Amino acid sequence: MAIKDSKTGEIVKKFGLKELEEKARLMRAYQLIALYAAGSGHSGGSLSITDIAAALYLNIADHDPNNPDWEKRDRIIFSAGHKAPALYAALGMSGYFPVGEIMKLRKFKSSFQGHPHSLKLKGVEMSTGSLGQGLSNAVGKALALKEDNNDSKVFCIMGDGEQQEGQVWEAITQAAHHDLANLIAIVDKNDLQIDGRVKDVSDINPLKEKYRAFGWNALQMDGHSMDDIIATLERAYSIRNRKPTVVIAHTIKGKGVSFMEDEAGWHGKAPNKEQLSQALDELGIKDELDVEGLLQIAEDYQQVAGVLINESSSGFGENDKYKWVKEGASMLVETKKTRAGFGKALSELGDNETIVPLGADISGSISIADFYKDHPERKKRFKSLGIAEQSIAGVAAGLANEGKLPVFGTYGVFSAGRALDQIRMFVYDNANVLVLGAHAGVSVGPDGATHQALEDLFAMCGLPGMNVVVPCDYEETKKAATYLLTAKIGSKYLRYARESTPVVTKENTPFVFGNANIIKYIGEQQEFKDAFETKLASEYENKKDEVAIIACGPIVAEAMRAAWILKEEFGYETRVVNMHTLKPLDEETIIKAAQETNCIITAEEHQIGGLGNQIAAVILKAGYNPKFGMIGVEDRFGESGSPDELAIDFKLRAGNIVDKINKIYK
Ligand SMILES: Cc1ncc(C[n+]2csc(CCOP(=O)(O)OP(=O)(O)O)c2C)c(N)n1
Repeated sequence: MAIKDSKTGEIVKKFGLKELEEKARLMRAYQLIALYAAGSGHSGGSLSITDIAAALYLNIADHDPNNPDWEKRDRIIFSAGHKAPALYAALGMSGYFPVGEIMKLRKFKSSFQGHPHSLKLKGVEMSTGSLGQGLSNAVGKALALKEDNNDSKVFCIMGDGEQQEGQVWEAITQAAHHDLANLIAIVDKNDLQIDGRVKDVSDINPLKEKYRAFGWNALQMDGHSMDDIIATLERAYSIRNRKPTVVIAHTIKGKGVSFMEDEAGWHGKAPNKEQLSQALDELGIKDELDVEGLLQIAEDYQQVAGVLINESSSGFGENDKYKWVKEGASMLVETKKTRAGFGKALSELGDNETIVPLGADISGSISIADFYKDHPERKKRFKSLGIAEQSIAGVAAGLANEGKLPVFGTYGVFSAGRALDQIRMFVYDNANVLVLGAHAGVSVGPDGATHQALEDLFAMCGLPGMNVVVPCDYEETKKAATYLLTAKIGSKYLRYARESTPVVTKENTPFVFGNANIIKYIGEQQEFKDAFETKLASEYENKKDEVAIIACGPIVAEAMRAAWILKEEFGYETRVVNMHTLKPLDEETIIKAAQETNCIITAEEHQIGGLGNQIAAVILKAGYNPKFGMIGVEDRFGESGSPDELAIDFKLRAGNIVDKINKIYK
């Protein structure tokens, strides 16, 4: 058992205990340097699994870095995909690639995505990042190996918060039912998750007893004692009964760096320069790593990425007077976190006793925790339910049925995506539930594709009777949330972004659910938002507009910038239709745009069609045939990268809208 040559079956290298401890120490250092270079990422959980990752890849598992698809390899699935830095460091140490390569962590189009992608990096057994799915994947692999009389093992690494996912328990049942003795699950039990201690968020204990009751062998180990890790994993490897085996590893989140240890705040945070330097000191890293040289790898890669991005950028709006500026000579724009607009509304309205926000272990980040931040007395009304999106959607339905107004929110991929069927069931009952599609779009950035909701509008708009709102900025998110929490009874979906986005509306800008706004460029001003006039679409009078850009969400700001460029550079009169409500759709405004202009472009930070198909259908059904184009994600999954890099690469910028109009119009 160890790194082998798949051609001869001979052991190439099997590290001893002292060597493993040394490798784990270096792996921690590499990860922290890569996290620093990335500027974001999951330090805590990566450090807690590092000793186990070192033991698995460098001692316990059979595999051949020169032949990653070797059929006799032991399979290792990192179900806890956010611990990717530890996986990458282990693969590097094993020889899949020079370990310094992991400095490209989370960078644009890198093989080292924020969450592991099997098609981008050899050695990654399966893509992960959506928690709770890896054990099912492992059951599938174990079934296949058994079927083929292949006696390789399947390892699956999970977090303890991850045990809250119902799917994990479905897989546990299936594994026992099928006597999958070739399956070894490892739970990184560091007792923390994002929202705090696992026992406080949604207790999963007693874990060992639960696994045993489900028909598994259950072992425990100290996940930071290399002695214990090797002895326990060897035992798990060699147990000869018909049961699958779980190893519960007692670990410390952030292990190895004093200020990160056992701190929930270090879950999704990268060290800064000083913190990195202190961490490396504590790890006793002196001359054995060329830190500057490693950082240079990150910088060189970033240079290449910069060239790639420049190549894919449009001619307009990136390096000219039309670019976004916060200070200087051109029109200035203020940016604010869109999600904070939701938090503000929830905080202001939280005294309404019927409102029951539901925590899905991402509460601070999506601003739902603002409900009780300044109102500790509300904390008991906030129900923490853990990483269990499907059940939470069902719980919301029950609460609504009893007259409450539950607010269920997480990343849009995990609310609208993972819990789609559960949501569908309560929409069928017209339950009064507010669903949040937070962190939507590619602008989530370095987390990568698994965390970027780009299909949610198809699902949510496809549900009969659902109400769907996609506000464009902080102010509009606040207004939309206020409306949905106070005036709209029924099932409703509010989609908003994570990043700071340009504030392009004002406190007194109208927001009427189901009635679009029309935004018109009137001439350059000091402040970007003052250069536009906004009216309710029903009150707008045509200003000889030639072009209409119909947009929703933060890309409305890009549409406005495009209208500015179109007027100043080409003399086109453009109306921007802010279609904040996607369901029910303001058909009248769309038809009016088709009647009064010659060219219609839709713009959305979503797979093309979530908005665009609906607009096209309205126009065609009404019998109009304007020049028509769509801006959006062109049938691709997302990527890691900075929000700006991704917006440029996915062609979601003002310049792309301008280019499209120039291509199809005149
Ligand atoms: C389905 C799903 N829901 C939510 C998330 C966001 N998320 C990433 S890590 C994490 C906490 C994981 O906690 P735990 O399993 O205990 O891992 P650890 O604390 O060891 O990092 C959450 C909620 C996700 N990646 N997938």
